[in-house]
Amino acid sequence: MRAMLKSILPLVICALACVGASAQDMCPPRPAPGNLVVNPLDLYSQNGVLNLSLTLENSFGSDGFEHYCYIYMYQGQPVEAPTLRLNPGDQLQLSLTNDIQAPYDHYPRKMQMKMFQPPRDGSKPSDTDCNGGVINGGTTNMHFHGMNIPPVCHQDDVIYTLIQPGDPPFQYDFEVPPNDSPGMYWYHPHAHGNATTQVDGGAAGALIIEGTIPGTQNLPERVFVIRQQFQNPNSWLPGPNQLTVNFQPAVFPAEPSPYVNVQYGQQEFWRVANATTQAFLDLQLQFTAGVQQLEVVALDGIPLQTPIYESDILVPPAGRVEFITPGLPENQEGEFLTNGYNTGPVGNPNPPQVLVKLFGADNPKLKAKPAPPANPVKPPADRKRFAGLMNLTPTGTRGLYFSEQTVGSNGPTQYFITVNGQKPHVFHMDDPPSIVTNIGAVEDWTIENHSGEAHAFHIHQLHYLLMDVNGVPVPDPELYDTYTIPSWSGSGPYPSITVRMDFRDPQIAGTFVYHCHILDHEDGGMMEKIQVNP
Ligand SMILES: [Cu+2]
Repeated sequence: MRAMLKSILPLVICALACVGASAQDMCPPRPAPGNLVVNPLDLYSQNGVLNLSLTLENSFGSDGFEHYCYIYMYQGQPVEAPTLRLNPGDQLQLSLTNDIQAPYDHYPRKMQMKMFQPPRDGSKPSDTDCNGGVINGGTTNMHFHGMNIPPVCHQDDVIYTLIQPGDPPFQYDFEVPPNDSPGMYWYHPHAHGNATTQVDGGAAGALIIEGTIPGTQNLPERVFVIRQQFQNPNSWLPGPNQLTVNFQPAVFPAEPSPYVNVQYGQQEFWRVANATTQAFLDLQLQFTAGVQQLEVVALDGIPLQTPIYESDILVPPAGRVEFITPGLPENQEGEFLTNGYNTGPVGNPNPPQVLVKLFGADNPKLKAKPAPPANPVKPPADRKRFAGLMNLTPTGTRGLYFSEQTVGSNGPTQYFITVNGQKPHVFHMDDPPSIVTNIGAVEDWTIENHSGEAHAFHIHQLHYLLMDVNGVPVPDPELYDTYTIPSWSGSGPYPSITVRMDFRDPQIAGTFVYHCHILDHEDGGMMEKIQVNP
């Protein structure tokens, strides 16, 4: 018997290794540097419904990075991370299969990889993926970033929704609010402790609410999803990393830049999502003649009341910006770049980087936006969501702050977001809510940064109105779902923002989270729950 065991053991090992090896081929190849940047595949809703299946796979790529890929099967071929295009009032029906295979990561992880989320009170045992459970390295779920939809299982819950490898396909099914404005959102995994690894691996895609943003009619449309990949995403010290544009490495001058061909003199409509794990992008467009003014028409998926003209725009991790580019003059070239950002004395480097080069032609093969399928677009029932927020008297105020505590001389670091008067602590999945409020409330929150690096404040389920920066009122307040709070120098007043939170929409009743959108801060505990009672 022992001899028998011995003889089959190599077979067993080989079988496991072989399964592992074949699973390592699951993500499709990504574009090499120096190529034309093309828009992600567009999937349009039909007759009020967008129905699709995605499978989340992982593999170690030949480029030396761990890939996590949302696979959509298109004409028999795997395509990564399509753009989901829906109209206000449409239904998104997304079936997500978790096919993540161990090893989850090519490098050892810094984070504790086994957490437990106890089931929700009164939950039904039958709906296993909605009842919490163990979060290990292969657990996932999906967050529809910026969408103002219910924080419930099968819609946009990230606390109790845990999809394990090998589980049956999990169904997401929600209605885009009928009063949603046109704009850009994005989807990504949000299982606590795994967000960094999976988003770093590329698991992120654009979601666009259709409709016309004034001034963009008939313009060629480009969708850029900027990602970032680290060789060791879970290291305490950030290691080699690179930005990518629609999965193409932007590493100029080490390699030629990603590029687009534009028609001379033709304005274009660009929709850019910062889907990086931690890069603050200071976006700018330069032509041979110099820096260009961008006509910014939407931020974080919400059209601006009037366009603003900017020569550069800071987009935090998870933020989106939509703008009209000026036409490239004849015989000039262009560069779309990030100027870099100083994240502070203990922050990580955010160096300048050329993202996309622009080459002009009189008659380029311009890929204008394809006409969406002819189906009736329901007119928005009420565009007044968040309406009048500026002039409301808040029902309450709160103060919160970001802070960090380094354990040892050079890490690890503990990350906190704390309500004034409470004790800073590293977030755990089974924590009670730090904030309890009610539907109907309108609250002003002042959020300070007490740490030596920048953070990006994000709350699920709603946008907030940016009222003050460092105590100074903002002249024309706009809505955001993610906003940068710069680092504190170590003396003087703390950098701060004051935002107006709108809890009037009964759809968002429930428990959800707010956190820093630097994903290793979020995974590292810089997150808390809020409970909004109906
Ligand atoms: Cu942070």
